[in-house]
Amino acid sequence: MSTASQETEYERTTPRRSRILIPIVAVLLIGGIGLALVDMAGFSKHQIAQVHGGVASATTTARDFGYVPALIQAPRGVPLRVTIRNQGAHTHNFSIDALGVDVVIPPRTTQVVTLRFPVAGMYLFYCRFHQALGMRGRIVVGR
Ligand SMILES: [Cu+2]
Repeated sequence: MSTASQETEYERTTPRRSRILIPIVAVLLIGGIGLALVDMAGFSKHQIAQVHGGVASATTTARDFGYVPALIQAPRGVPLRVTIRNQGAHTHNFSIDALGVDVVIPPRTTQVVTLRFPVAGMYLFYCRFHQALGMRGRIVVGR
């Protein structure tokens, strides 16, 4: 019996270098796809609004189909200026029912809205065109 016959079919048909590389490439691909999904969903980021001259500012990006970041932390007692950049191919929207906000953002444009929160708490924002696809986020206003 020769040594060659003790090799498995996989070992005979796959060069040694590939046997090491294939699992590494697979792990990197799966990890990369996972991170991209998390990023698309906006879970990986949140933004703390910065206050300058009595106005807090924050920026979010509207993508197809989600906001990044989807969580904004804002201080209480000052207006919050939110810049929304639409980097998607679709027209998006920024709505907050509790504040009567409803702003349409065509592709490759930017809209700025100034929000005044009557009380501390959580304010939900969403795209009225793609809410069903999970295109929503929240602003948490501190006490
Ligand atoms: Cu949208």
